[in-house]
Amino acid sequence: MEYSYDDQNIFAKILRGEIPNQTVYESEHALAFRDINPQAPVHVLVIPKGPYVSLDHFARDASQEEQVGFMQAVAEVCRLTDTDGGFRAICNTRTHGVQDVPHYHMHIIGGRQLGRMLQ
Ligand code: D5M
Repeated sequence: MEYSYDDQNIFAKILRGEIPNQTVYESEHALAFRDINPQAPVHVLVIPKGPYVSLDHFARDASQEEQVGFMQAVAEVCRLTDTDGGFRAICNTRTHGVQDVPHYHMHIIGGRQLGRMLQ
Protein backbone atom coordinates (compact mmCIF):
# COMPACT_ATOMS: atom_id res chain seq x y z
CA MET A 1 0.00 0.00 0.00
CA GLU A 2 1.29 3.44 -0.97
CA TYR A 3 0.12 6.34 1.17
CA SER A 4 0.36 9.86 -0.21
CA TYR A 5 -0.06 12.64 2.35
CA ASP A 6 -1.63 15.90 1.16
CA ASP A 7 -0.27 18.68 3.36
CA GLN A 8 -3.08 20.99 2.26
CA ASN A 9 -5.71 18.94 4.13
CA ILE A 10 -7.67 20.83 6.78
CA PHE A 11 -6.10 19.07 9.77
CA ALA A 12 -2.62 19.84 8.47
CA LYS A 13 -3.69 23.49 8.36
CA ILE A 14 -4.98 23.21 11.94
CA LEU A 15 -1.63 21.74 13.04
CA ARG A 16 0.23 24.63 11.37
CA GLY A 17 -2.06 27.11 13.15
CA GLU A 18 -3.55 28.36 9.87
CA ILE A 19 -7.10 27.49 10.97
CA PRO A 20 -8.39 27.91 14.54
CA ASN A 21 -9.56 24.97 16.60
CA GLN A 22 -11.08 24.30 20.01
CA THR A 23 -8.22 22.43 21.60
CA VAL A 24 -9.02 19.93 24.35
CA TYR A 25 -5.47 18.58 24.76
CA GLU A 26 -2.11 18.95 23.05
CA SER A 27 1.19 17.15 23.47
CA GLU A 28 4.41 16.66 21.52
CA HIS A 29 2.83 13.93 19.39
CA ALA A 30 -0.90 14.62 19.26
CA LEU A 31 -3.64 17.25 19.21
CA ALA A 32 -7.24 16.77 20.36
CA PHE A 33 -9.90 19.29 19.41
CA ARG A 34 -13.68 19.57 19.19
CA ASP A 35 -15.36 18.39 16.00
CA ILE A 36 -16.90 21.29 14.08
CA ASN A 37 -20.09 19.27 13.53
CA PRO A 38 -20.63 17.48 16.86
CA GLN A 39 -22.81 14.37 16.89
CA ALA A 40 -23.05 14.25 20.69
CA PRO A 41 -22.16 16.42 23.72
CA VAL A 42 -18.64 15.00 23.55
CA HIS A 43 -17.23 14.86 20.03
CA VAL A 44 -13.47 15.24 19.99
CA LEU A 45 -11.00 14.41 17.23
CA VAL A 46 -7.58 13.09 18.21
CA ILE A 47 -4.87 13.45 15.56
CA PRO A 48 -1.17 12.65 15.47
CA LYS A 49 1.16 15.51 14.59
CA GLY A 50 2.97 13.41 12.00
CA PRO A 51 1.90 13.19 8.34
CA TYR A 52 -0.23 10.04 8.36
CA VAL A 53 -3.18 9.63 6.03
CA SER A 54 -5.17 7.04 7.93
CA LEU A 55 -5.27 4.54 10.79
CA ASP A 56 -3.59 1.82 8.74
CA HIS A 57 -0.85 4.22 7.61
CA PHE A 58 -0.23 5.32 11.22
CA ALA A 59 -0.27 1.75 12.55
CA ARG A 60 2.26 0.66 9.94
CA ASP A 61 4.65 3.61 9.79
CA ALA A 62 4.47 5.68 12.98
CA SER A 63 7.17 5.13 15.58
CA GLN A 64 6.37 3.50 18.91
CA GLU A 65 6.81 6.89 20.55
CA GLU A 66 4.23 8.45 18.22
CA GLN A 67 1.82 5.56 18.75
CA VAL A 68 2.15 5.68 22.53
CA GLY A 69 1.85 9.47 22.43
CA PHE A 70 -1.35 9.18 20.45
CA MET A 71 -2.93 6.74 22.90
CA GLN A 72 -1.85 8.90 25.83
CA ALA A 73 -3.74 11.78 24.19
CA VAL A 74 -6.82 9.53 23.93
CA ALA A 75 -6.49 8.82 27.65
CA GLU A 76 -6.26 12.55 28.39
CA VAL A 77 -9.37 13.26 26.31
CA CYS A 78 -11.22 10.61 28.33
CA ARG A 79 -10.00 12.20 31.55
CA LEU A 80 -10.97 15.72 30.45
CA THR A 81 -14.42 15.03 28.99
CA ASP A 82 -17.67 13.44 30.12
CA THR A 83 -16.93 9.87 29.11
CA ASP A 84 -17.43 8.04 32.40
CA GLY A 85 -20.60 6.50 30.96
CA GLY A 86 -18.66 5.22 27.95
CA PHE A 87 -18.12 6.48 24.44
CA ARG A 88 -17.53 5.37 20.88
CA ALA A 89 -14.15 5.63 19.14
CA ILE A 90 -14.35 5.73 15.35
CA CYS A 91 -11.62 5.89 12.74
CA ASN A 92 -13.21 6.20 9.32
CA THR A 93 -10.52 4.83 7.05
CA ARG A 94 -9.94 5.83 3.43
CA THR A 95 -12.47 5.34 0.64
CA HIS A 96 -14.56 2.41 1.84
CA GLY A 97 -14.53 3.81 5.35
CA VAL A 98 -15.83 7.17 4.05
CA GLN A 99 -12.95 9.19 5.48
CA ASP A 100 -13.37 12.84 4.50
CA VAL A 101 -10.21 14.40 5.92
CA PRO A 102 -7.02 12.57 4.81
CA HIS A 103 -5.09 13.03 8.05
CA TYR A 104 -5.50 10.16 10.52
CA HIS A 105 -8.01 11.01 13.24
CA MET A 106 -9.98 9.19 15.90
CA HIS A 107 -13.46 10.45 16.78
CA ILE A 108 -14.29 10.20 20.50
CA ILE A 109 -18.07 10.47 20.74
CA GLY A 110 -20.04 10.34 23.98
CA GLY A 111 -21.76 12.28 26.70
CA ARG A 112 -25.11 10.67 25.87
CA GLN A 113 -26.54 7.23 25.16
CA LEU A 114 -25.64 6.32 21.57
CA GLY A 115 -27.56 4.04 19.22
CA ARG A 116 -26.41 0.47 18.65
CA MET A 117 -24.97 0.87 15.15
CA LEU A 118 -23.55 3.48 12.82
CA GLN A 119 -24.10 3.39 9.10
O1 D5M B 1 -14.63 13.17 9.52
C1 D5M B 1 -13.97 14.40 9.51
C2 D5M B 1 -14.53 15.21 10.64
O2 D5M B 1 -13.80 16.42 10.72
C3 D5M B 1 -16.00 15.61 10.51
O3 D5M B 1 -16.73 15.09 11.63
C4 D5M B 1 -15.99 17.13 10.56
C5 D5M B 1 -14.65 17.44 11.15
N1 D5M B 1 -14.07 18.70 10.74
C6 D5M B 1 -13.88 19.17 9.49
N2 D5M B 1 -13.30 20.36 9.51
C7 D5M B 1 -13.10 20.68 10.81
C8 D5M B 1 -12.53 21.79 11.50
N3 D5M B 1 -12.04 22.84 10.85
N4 D5M B 1 -12.52 21.77 12.86
C9 D5M B 1 -13.03 20.73 13.53
N5 D5M B 1 -13.56 19.64 12.94
C10 D5M B 1 -13.60 19.62 11.61
P1 D5M B 1 -14.17 11.89 8.69
O4 D5M B 1 -15.36 11.57 7.84
O5 D5M B 1 -13.92 10.84 9.73
O6 D5M B 1 -12.97 12.26 7.88
